[in-house]
Amino acid sequence: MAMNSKIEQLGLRLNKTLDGIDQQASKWVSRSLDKYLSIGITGFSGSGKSTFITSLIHQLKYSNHAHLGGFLPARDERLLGVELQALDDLPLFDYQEGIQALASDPPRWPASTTQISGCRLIIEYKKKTMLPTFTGETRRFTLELRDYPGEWLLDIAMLQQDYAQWSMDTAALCSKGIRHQLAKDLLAELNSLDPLAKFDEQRIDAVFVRYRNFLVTCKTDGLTYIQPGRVLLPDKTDFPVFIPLFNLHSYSEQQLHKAAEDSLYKVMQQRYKSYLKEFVQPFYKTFFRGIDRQVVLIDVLKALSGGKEKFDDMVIAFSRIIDCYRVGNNAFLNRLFSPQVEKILFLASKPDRILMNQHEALRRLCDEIISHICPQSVRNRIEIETEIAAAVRSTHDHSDHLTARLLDGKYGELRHPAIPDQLPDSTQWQQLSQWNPPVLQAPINPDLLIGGRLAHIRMDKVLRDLIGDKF
Ligand SMILES: Nc1nc2c(ncn2[C@@H]2O[C@H](COP(=O)(O)OP(=O)(O)OP(=O)(O)O)[C@@H](O)[C@H]2O)c(=O)[nH]1
Ligand SMILES: [Mg+2]
Repeated sequence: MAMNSKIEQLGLRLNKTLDGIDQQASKWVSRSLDKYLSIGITGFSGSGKSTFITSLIHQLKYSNHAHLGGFLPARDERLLGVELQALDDLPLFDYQEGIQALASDPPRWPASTTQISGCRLIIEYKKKTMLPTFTGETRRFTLELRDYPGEWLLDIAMLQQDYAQWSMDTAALCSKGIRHQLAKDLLAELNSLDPLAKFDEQRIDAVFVRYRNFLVTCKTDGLTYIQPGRVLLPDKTDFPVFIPLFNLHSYSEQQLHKAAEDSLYKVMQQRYKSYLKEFVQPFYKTFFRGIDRQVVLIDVLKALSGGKEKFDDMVIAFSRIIDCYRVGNNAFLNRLFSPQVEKILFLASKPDRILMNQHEALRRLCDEIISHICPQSVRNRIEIETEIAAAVRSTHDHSDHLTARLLDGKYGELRHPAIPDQLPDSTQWQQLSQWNPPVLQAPINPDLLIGGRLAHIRMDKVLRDLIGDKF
């Protein structure tokens, strides 16, 4: 009897303790039992993040006929069901809207993202068993995914610079190449502003509008490294209006330090700080908090077809972002928040735009880009892999050319130069500069709404690399 009541007491205490465990704690328990993963999907605007997440959810939900041979739990039909839930602190990622868009006739791509969102996938699966006559136990695995507008990513690099450094860096970037041509007389105006003069709100508002138009033109023209990235979005939020000052190198640190509080320099410096504090830092923290693994989508083909300057611009932008993963090297970012990412999967997106026999070259090229943008200090700490994958395969391969529906809905024939498997040399750049890959229409597929198959390229390999070890 005494023994029984002790067991009851123990049971009661256990129940109470379990009741008391809040969501956060149970997340940690699941994580330690290998039943939970949080994956951040990163990439610049237009790299394919939202389409990738939509496809990934769809492939998992309807895994039995999704052609996922490279992802063993799906191949062995051990995935039993997927439930989609909102995360506690973010709006729900709109999978339904994405699938609705792809299922429309004519199909639409998921809309460009304007706000951060996320979702939790509760995946029910049968545990693997060595004995074919036994059915495995049913288990649950929780996967969290987050999506955000690619433009926000650009500003993370600003966290490592103060206002004067950022201004001088921006001035140097705009002094040459495509930016120099696009900026035209804006450059003269930015150079002529006197940092020590009294701040003139009206004038700076007007220059800001022109600076913003310039940044939008840079984006339309195919450049990547654009800051502040948020100004590219039709965002209604009031963020502090600031511009870079292009002639700060003519003033000593002391002169700038002693500038009056109502001088142009001091007001811009203050607004830059507020922008980082109120907009960029919170995103940095939300984005990296609790992320275990990271997918970085790179539209390598777009960068290649844009020519060397635009390609290099994208590589610089990525290098600056990857600096944020250099834990230990950057005291300021460490104080703010140290990313604890254990794995990064770099993914060359939308390879359906090239022939199958060129895919290996693209993957090798992607490898080479990563070796340029990922310093050894990051490689030592984080497992790095590269892959290529198309979330929505939109072409048909005919061995020497592709066919696909173009945006006008008509079928077109697509040809492209050989894809280099290393950083292109000058002859290859010349060939690539003739290439202007069109935007494609997604395949017509109304069955998606009832769980129809969404054609992809290598999404099974992506699932294997990302979560395969957890089943
Ligand atoms: N051919 C092809 N095109 C794709 C694929 N995925 C995306 N695209 C194209 O790329 C565009 C951008 O994709 P999104 O998923 O909106 O990109 P994003 O990274 O979410 O962009 P932001 O929301 O602006 O940050 C789409 O509108 C399509 O035109 C794919 O798998 N194949
Ligand atoms: Mg998006």
